Amino acid sequence: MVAKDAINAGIDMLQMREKNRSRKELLVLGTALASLCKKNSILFIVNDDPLLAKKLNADGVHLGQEDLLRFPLLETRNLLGKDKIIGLSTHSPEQFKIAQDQDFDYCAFGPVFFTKTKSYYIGTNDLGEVFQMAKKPVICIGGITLRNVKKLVALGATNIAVIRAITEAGDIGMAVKSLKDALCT
Ligand code: 3NM
Repeated sequence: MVAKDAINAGIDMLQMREKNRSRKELLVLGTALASLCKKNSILFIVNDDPLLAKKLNADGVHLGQEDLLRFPLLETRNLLGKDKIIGLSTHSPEQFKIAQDQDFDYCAFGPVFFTKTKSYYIGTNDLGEVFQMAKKPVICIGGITLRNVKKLVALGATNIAVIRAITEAGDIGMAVKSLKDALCT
């Protein structure tokens, strides 16, 4: 199982991001992942859905810009409580700046490189400005691989989120360790 291998190799946070599963399936999968993460003392975050995050007693929820229309930040904070994590996707310096004075615990910024998951990418030119504005942790995302991660580190990145660099790796443990090494050196 990808999650188990990635956890064993040292990831710090796992997000359940499943766009095409029924609520029942998400509850089953989420319960298993929440328990796996708890057992290994890593954070478990649910994508898009604060109600599901609450039900699973996840460590937090990750919201996209459009999720905020359905789940406004204040409602989400009231639902989950002050001790839970609420993260936000941002896709421009303007969105990032606005989020700095709101009650989010971290901001993702991207896609910084080409990714199969999105129809566009914004590149790395704005990263310097973004890190300067940051009042909370920044998580770079989008098309990050072992080959390009050093470019982010050189620009000041300390956190990344990846899908394919781990899920499509021949050796998941090695991929996680190498990405972490790149961030720490
Ligand atoms: N969100 P990969 S980029 C889920 O920029 C997601 O908000 C992004 O997958 C954003 O590591 C992205 O395979 C895809 O590119 C990340």
